[in-house]
Amino acid sequence: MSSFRWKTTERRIGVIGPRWSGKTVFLTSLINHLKFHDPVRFVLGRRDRSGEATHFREYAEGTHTAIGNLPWFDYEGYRNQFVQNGQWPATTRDASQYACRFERTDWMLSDVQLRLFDLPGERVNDIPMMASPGDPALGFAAWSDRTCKRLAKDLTVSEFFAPYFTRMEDAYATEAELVHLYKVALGRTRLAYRPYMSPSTFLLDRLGNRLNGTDPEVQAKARFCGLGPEEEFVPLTSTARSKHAELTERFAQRFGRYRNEIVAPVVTQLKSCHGLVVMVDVLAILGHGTGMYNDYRNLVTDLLAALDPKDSTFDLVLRNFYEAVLPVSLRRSWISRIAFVAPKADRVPFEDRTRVKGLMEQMVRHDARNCRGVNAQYFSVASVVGAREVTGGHREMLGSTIYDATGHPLAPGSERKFTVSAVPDTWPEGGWRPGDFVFPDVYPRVSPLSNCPTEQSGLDDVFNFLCW
Ligand SMILES: Nc1nc2c(ncn2[C@@H]2O[C@H](COP(=O)(O)OP(=O)(O)O)[C@@H](O)[C@H]2O)c(=O)[nH]1
Ligand SMILES: [Mg+2]
Repeated sequence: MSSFRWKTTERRIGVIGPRWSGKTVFLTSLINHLKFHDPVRFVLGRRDRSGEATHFREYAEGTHTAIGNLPWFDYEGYRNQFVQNGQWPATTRDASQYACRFERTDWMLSDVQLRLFDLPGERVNDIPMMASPGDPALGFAAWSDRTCKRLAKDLTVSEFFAPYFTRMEDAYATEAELVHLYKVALGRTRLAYRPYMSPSTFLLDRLGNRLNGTDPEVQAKARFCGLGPEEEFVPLTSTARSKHAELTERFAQRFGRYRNEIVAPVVTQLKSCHGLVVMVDVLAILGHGTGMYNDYRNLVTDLLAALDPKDSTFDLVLRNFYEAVLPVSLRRSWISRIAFVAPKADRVPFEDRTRVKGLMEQMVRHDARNCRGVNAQYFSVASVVGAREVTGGHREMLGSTIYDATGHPLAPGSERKFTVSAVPDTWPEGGWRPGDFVFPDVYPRVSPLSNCPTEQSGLDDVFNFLCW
């Protein structure tokens, strides 16, 4: 029977990271463990006085006031992917939300209302669009000035954008030409591992498809800077804006729609959170080379800069846009805890997991320290265990690998042994290349019992840190 609780504690947790960093698996597994809570498999609260989650109630889509207009997180769909197909969730929408309520036996006075957000890290570059809310023309001008300045000043990328800047000075330049030149420059920026991408739909579209390939000309034709092919916009310098009055007006309208539909929901969600999980896929960074390292560094720096109370961009969001959108009860929150999570820890032996955490800490510590009023902690997590360590083996793991030794895809099924690279103590100073470190992908290991949550490691520690 449900016992009476005096009040409800609401916790809003956002999970942010680039595509493929394990956000959907993290959230699916967390919900699964809370819904079918087993105190042995998931420690809730303090280890010496842990509790049990009971009376779990899920808010179905539409039955509970959603925050902003993010689509609902498809928990059942993702969970069935594991249980029925033995597969990881397929590509997900770019952003989503989830809400539930439960009691916990270690909290006598209140029950918990939990809200979770799956937030794409790729959108972090668009946050400055929120800086001057209101009129799209003013907003577009402010974003244009900021972006153009940033691109022109950066020693590496300014060269890529030179043709674009030259062309926009010509009053006869067409919209198609300018958009194309800007996208080619973005593509080249991407290849040089300078990941500043705004509008970020060029990098990650709303259906969750990420930019790939290596030919900027091809990418420029396939991808869009805006809500869609008819809705593209690119930044213009103030002189260019005066030369292209009509185009500027068009871009400003599209900018306004993009900001409302894509950026505002993510920023609003981010701002409404009490705690944040920042996914840093250390094994992927080791596997992919220094380029991905720099991508992640940029993401973390820009994200934390935006969260810093002294950053005016976010303050303005808070004062203008955000206050207009959220009901009073949701306004006064501030991210006070950030969990930096290195996911997929099951793919390395136990002895290496501390090193994985250490590498993540070395990478983000400096930025985290500068973020005032935020308690940052570091975790190495396997949201869903796929691989196991072979006891007595030397970096030998056992799991159902997704590819065989020659790179051919395999169906989920029988487990095989494979060895993994040693995780270094520090990031190799001289750099490293794709393939220098290998940690094979594996299928999840799932119990055929329908209510038995998948094995996790460290997921409970993250939750306890963020739901205090
Ligand atoms: N071994 C292992 N692999 C994982 C785990 N979490 C995620 N992955 C892998 O990472 C991929 C991307 O995860 P996903 O949650 O979809 O990433 P998202 O794009 O950030 O939502 C999955 O398809 C898995 O291959 C984990 O806990 N263990
Ligand atoms: Mg996802």
